[in-house]
Amino acid sequence: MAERFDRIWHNARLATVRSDLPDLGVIERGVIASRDGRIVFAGSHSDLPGDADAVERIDCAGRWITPGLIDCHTHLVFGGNRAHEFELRLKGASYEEIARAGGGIVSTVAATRAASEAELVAGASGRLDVLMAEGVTTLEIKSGYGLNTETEMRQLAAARTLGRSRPVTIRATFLGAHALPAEAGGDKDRYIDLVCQEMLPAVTRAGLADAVDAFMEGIAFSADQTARVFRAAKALGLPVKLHADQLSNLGGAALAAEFSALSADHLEHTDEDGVVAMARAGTVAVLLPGAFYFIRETVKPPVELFRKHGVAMALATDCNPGSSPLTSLLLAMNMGATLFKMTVAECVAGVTREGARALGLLGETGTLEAGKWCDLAIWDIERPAELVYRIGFNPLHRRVWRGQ
Ligand code: DI6
Ligand code: FE
Repeated sequence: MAERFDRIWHNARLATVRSDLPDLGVIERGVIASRDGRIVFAGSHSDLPGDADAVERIDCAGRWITPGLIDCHTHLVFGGNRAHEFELRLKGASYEEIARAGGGIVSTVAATRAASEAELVAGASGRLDVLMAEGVTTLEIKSGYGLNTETEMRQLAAARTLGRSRPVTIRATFLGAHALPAEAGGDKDRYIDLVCQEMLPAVTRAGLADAVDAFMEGIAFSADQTARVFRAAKALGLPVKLHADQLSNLGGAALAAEFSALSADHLEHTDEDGVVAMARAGTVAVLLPGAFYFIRETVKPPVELFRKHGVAMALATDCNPGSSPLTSLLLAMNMGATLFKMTVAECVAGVTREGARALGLLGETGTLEAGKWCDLAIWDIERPAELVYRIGFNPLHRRVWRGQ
């Protein structure tokens, strides 16, 4: 009996990004077959049984297919925006002056607290649509602009609602330890008590978080405070990740590795000890060139050391109103290459396979392999390098999420 599939995409060139194949795992004359939202076959035309049958056959006319793109680090849900602050900064205002005038991260916290869940969803929907229009099929969304239990939960609920409103997979991350709210009166330890004893249990009870993140930095939280958040997360069975070594080296990468973090993110100031610790723990390096560019950072993440020690590198937008107002994963890929000297294969893997690994989803998505969700991006390009090379250009032909 002939095997019956829901859909067959044929006459395509596949960048499978399988880790058992070199570079991008390219298969010329490739075919993908799906059933019940999963890939059942991804390989060469000649390996598909000749009598294979499908409800729908799609001729890709030689186009390229990659796994659906994965943006594994975003702060997509927030109130307001910081365009005015940007203008002031360009006129020479300092960060401190802006903060004293009610700007900076506290202004986003105020706008987020004032917004209803519907308003948060509406604001993030516009940004989500732009990401999806470039082939994104999975993304992560963090809280961290509420900084009290009620608003952190509202942000995460908005992320869950977005996931139900669009054909896209959303992972929600609790980032209560993002900044110190004004009402904490400067007492970071007491605020971390609140994060660990009240916010985290409430968020977990409501099933609103898939992971826990923190911002470890001089202007945010210390190694001890971060470790307390991580211990509380682990006790509740949640995986952790960390904003690490973005502005200074406080040993964030090593701390993340100590807690077997899924990823450590930013990493501009990470040293070789941190890289070695990440390699041992299998922690993914999530590089965020949009933030590097926007805040005019000059110290680059140690890409050469990640390669030397075999640390997987992912790329993400870090979409947020303060340091990376970026809603293009394709542009993040170009920046990864241009600013960080990543190769085309590293950039493409960084928004597919390694993005999936950074979210703990590599078993489900991120490569073109039988058994995974059928999440595809079909491109009008001649070669994969075009995805990285061109700037402000979107060659997406079709996006497929779970086979549709
Ligand atoms: N790192 C950053 O660069 C942003 N958050 C973080 O953890 C800044 C967020 C903001 O300014 O709104
Ligand atoms: Fe971030």
